Amino acid sequence: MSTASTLVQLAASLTSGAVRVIDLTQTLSEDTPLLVLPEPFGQTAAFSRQEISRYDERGVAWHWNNFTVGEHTGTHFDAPVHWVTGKDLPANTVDALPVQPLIAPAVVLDFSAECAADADFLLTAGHIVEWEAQHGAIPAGSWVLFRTDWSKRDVEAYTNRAPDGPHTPGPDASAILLLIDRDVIGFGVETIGTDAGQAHGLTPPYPAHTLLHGAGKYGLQCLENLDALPTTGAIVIAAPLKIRDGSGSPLRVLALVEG
Ligand code: 23J
Ligand code: MN
Repeated sequence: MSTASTLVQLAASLTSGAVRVIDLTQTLSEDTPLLVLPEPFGQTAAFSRQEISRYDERGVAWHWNNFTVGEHTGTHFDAPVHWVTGKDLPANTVDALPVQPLIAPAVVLDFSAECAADADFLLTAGHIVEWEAQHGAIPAGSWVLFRTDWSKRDVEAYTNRAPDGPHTPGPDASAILLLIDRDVIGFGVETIGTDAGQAHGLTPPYPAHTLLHGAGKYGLQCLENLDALPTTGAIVIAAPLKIRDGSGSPLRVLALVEG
């Protein structure tokens, strides 16, 4: 048995490829699909960029851009202050939250088959209890990643908008209350919201946002490649930008997997 320290072992495993890094992030661009709220609500900004110079008279040897983006555009992190239920919690903004849990284990709840059959599929506490009977209890401090394979759809099917709003899967209140009881760090999804597209009609409305953020938990939205993760055993690195008083931020989400 090796006597090398944990970090020396990890470094060797990363170098050798025994531990692989998987990118769970959508490419952020002018084409990134956006959440669209009904009138009269304000909207998150699309990603846009303005060129400062490109090896030209504005900067002969350098290329750089400014960019504009919403805190909740593309693959992004939701902090508790994002929702009114979390507004008075301590350390509830992206600059203030503790950094230790931003590197955390993840479990993957694969409901891709159910979601293929029903775009409005609702994950319930019963589904999670069944999952735990097969895979073990969800450990405290874990990210719970909801695999729907939504990230594999084209833009139309991804947003899945209809006159009555978007039709995308998500959790009901019972599922979120169970995850809070398990003391997870947060809930991550492939879809545009941690809540289902029709979650305005649930009790309470937007149960993931309302209950998770009220309990000081985090959200990750617009993830990809959840199908490349093991059911248990991955480690997720998800550190939002340190925006003063920020409610969330686009970020690169990486997972470490073995083998
Ligand atoms: C604001 C209002 C409703 C929702 C959201 C934001 C999000 O999904 C978000 O990006 O946090 S559902
Ligand atoms: Mn968000």
